[in-house]
Amino acid sequence: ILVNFLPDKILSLPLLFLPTWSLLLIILMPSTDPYVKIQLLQGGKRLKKKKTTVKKNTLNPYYNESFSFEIPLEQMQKILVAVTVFDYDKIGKNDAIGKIFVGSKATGLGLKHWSDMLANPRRPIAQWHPLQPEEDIDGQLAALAAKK
Ligand SMILES: [Ca+2]
Repeated sequence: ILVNFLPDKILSLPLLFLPTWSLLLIILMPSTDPYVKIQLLQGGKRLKKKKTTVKKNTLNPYYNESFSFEIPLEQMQKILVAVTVFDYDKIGKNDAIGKIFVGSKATGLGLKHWSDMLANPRRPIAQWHPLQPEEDIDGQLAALAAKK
């Protein structure tokens, strides 16, 4: 899996000018340490989950890692693959940077990528996906699961 992304977060820096005081602001920027979680979903259930290693302090991570899932052919129409990029943090919860999903129930690029893969057996098919906010994708996944 090859992942590259642009930061979607902007740090707002509060500035304050006090003429009679000298002010030193030290801003500690938390480093971005991305890793990727891959989940196999069906009907709202998580079937399998795999994770890449964490790449330290980079916004251009490259993962030379591959994961394989065995999926029975008849299940291929029902399966969704969700891919989430997280920022690893030693302290507290790891923040999701963005998420996408592919599958025959996806739309747009998520569907195109899946169809291209099925149409080209034994050939790796690469596709760039713009990362979406995690809550947007989770909303779409929940709607799909409810539809059955
Ligand atoms: Ca971090």
